[in-house]
Amino acid sequence: RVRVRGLSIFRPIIYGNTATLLTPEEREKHPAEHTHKWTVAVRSAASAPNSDIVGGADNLGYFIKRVSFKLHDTYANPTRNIDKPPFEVSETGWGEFEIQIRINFISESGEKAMVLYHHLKLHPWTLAGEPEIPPLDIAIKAGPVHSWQYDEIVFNDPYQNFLNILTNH
Ligand code: SLL
Repeated sequence: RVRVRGLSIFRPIIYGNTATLLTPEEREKHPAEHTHKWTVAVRSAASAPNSDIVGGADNLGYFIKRVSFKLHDTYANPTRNIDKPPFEVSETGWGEFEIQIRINFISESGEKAMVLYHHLKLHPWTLAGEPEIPPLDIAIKAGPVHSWQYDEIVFNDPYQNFLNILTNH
């Protein structure tokens, strides 16, 4: 296994969540205190090769082996391991909390896991700037909440065969 010294290569990602209010019909099918449905995800921020599509949800599996999302302990089986794209978890609930996102790379990489943290956001931002739970009519008007961050996964001195996997994809 030979490292390519002095070389850095990165892959752009976005991670975060989208949340919407449960409709009255949906609320009947979930615990009474659940108000929102949400999806937390890690997605590629790169265009798919030979395509106009940006952010292919299926575009990370060639170098990511597993993404583990660690949810709040109020959830059953809070650690959710996702072993193929799309790397995402969808749930319903009532509260915001910190999600630990652990990204494991394919064994050829020789890399240790990368850990990210995302604050699950359910409620729209307000002018007051303070976290507060808006009244239902305001929340409905505000529509879905999106909270996403851009990041770059950087590999320094990559192994030659891993570099080939990254660049030949
Ligand atoms: C809070 N620190 O107190 C936060 C915790 C936890 C939210 C929020 C679980 C739903 C379920 C859920 O929504 N937990 O019971 O499955 O606001």
